Amino acid sequence: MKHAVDVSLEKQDALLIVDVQNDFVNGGSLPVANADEIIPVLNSYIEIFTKHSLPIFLSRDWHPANHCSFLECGGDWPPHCIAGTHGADFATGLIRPLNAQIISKATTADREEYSDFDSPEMQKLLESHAVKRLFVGGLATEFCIYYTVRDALKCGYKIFVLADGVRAINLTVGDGTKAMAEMSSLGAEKIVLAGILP
Ligand code: VGL
Ligand code: ZN
Repeated sequence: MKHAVDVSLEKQDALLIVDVQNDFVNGGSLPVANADEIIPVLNSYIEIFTKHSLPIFLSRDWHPANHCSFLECGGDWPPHCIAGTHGADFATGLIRPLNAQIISKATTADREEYSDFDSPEMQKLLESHAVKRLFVGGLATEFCIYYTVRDALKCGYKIFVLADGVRAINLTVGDGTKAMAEMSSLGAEKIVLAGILP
C-alpha cells in the first residue's frame, strides 16, 4: 500500500470501527496478534471524531451459538463473538461514545458475513448521516476490514484505512500486508493518527 496521506476532517466524514471485541483481543477465543495495541490508537481517533461532532459507527460480529463459521459446524473458526456473551462485548478499554451507532453482523446461523455492508442497516445509517468519506479501523485486516472496505468503495464512499488502527489474523504470513495493498489498489487511502490535520 502507498504511504499514508494527510487529511483534514470534513462535514461528511465518519469513523467506522470494525469488530473490536473481547474475543478478538488477548484472552479471547480468536485473538488477533497485537490487537491490544490498537485500542489506545482507536480511542484517539474516537476522541478526534467526537470533538468534531462527526458520527461514529461500531460494528460487531454477533453470532448465534451454532454459527456456520464455527469449527464444530464445519467452519474455519473456533466459536467466537456469540451474541450476548462477554467475548462479543466491545473490547475492554475501547471508548464507546454514547451516541455511537452499533451495527451487528453475521447474526444468522447459516450465513457468514465479513462485510459490514452485508447488514442492510449499514448503508441506511450512512445515508441518514449523509456520510461521504469513511475512516475504517479495527479487526481483522484481511477479513472484516478488507470486505467492508471493498464494499464501501463499490458503494461510492471515499475510504481511509487507519493503518495504525488495524491488525491482521495472518493465517499465512503476509495476509494482512497483501490485504492492505489490495485495498489500496481498489482506491482506498491509508492514514495514520498524525496524518489528521488539526
Ligand atoms: C472476523 C474471522 C471470523 C473478523 C470475524 O472480524 O475479521 N474474522 N469472524
Ligand atoms: Zn465471526
